[in-house]
Amino acid sequence: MLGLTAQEAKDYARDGYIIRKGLLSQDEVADFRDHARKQLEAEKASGAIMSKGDKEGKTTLLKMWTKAEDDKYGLLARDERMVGLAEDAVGKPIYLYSHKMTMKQPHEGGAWEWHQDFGYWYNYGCLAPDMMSIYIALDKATRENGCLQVLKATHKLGRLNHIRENDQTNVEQEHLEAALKRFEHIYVEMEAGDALVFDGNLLHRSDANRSDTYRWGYICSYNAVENAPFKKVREYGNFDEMKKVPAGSFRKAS
Ligand SMILES: O=C(O)CCC(=O)C(=O)O
Repeated sequence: MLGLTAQEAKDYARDGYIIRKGLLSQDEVADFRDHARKQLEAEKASGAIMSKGDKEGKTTLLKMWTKAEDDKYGLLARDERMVGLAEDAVGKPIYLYSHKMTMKQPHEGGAWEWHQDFGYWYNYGCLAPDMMSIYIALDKATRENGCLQVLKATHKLGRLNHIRENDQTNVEQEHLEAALKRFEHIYVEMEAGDALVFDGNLLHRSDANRSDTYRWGYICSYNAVENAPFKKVREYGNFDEMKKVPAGSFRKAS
């Protein structure tokens, strides 16, 4: 199944997100996760992985790529299933804006505070919120290990003001407190291989990992071609033509 179903499209418009169960099969997720774990744990050991602090002083790990190469990461970001969902969610021709791994290690992975992704993409020269992300759970994501949380339908608020706190860009407190009273707070627990498809203006966060399991997620973000940044602030996100590949192509890459 490529793209959003009619029901998913309605839910996405109303809630700002949908969960697609089993976007990747168990074999696919194991292939991708095992490769990533081995490679990125080695990079971590050599100090090449970015770490972000939270309010409690815990750190969460982040790896970003600037281009979608013909490696497993770049091929999954351009997999026709991902592109189909993103095209339907944005409703316009799209390109890959960024792809990254967020890694919460057992016991030590820190929290992400409430934010909208468009809250910082705006500062990187994107004018319109024609942007969204797909988060693929590589490990079972639970409340205990810091699964994503969303405030349902907050994409309808438009872009809220954000401030820089520690290493993160977080939504301002006053509007956050009001939103927390009015919108439903959902813990998005997922099995490995499930995907959360969510709007760039949806408020989301995650807790620290208090368990002995990994909580890694691969996040691909897409932007409308017509909304490419008007200035170059970051190495990633600048327009690059989308070269979609058949489902599962990443499995052939080493
Ligand atoms: O991995 C997470 O828990 C959240 C990541 C996130 O919100 C982000 O990268 O903007």
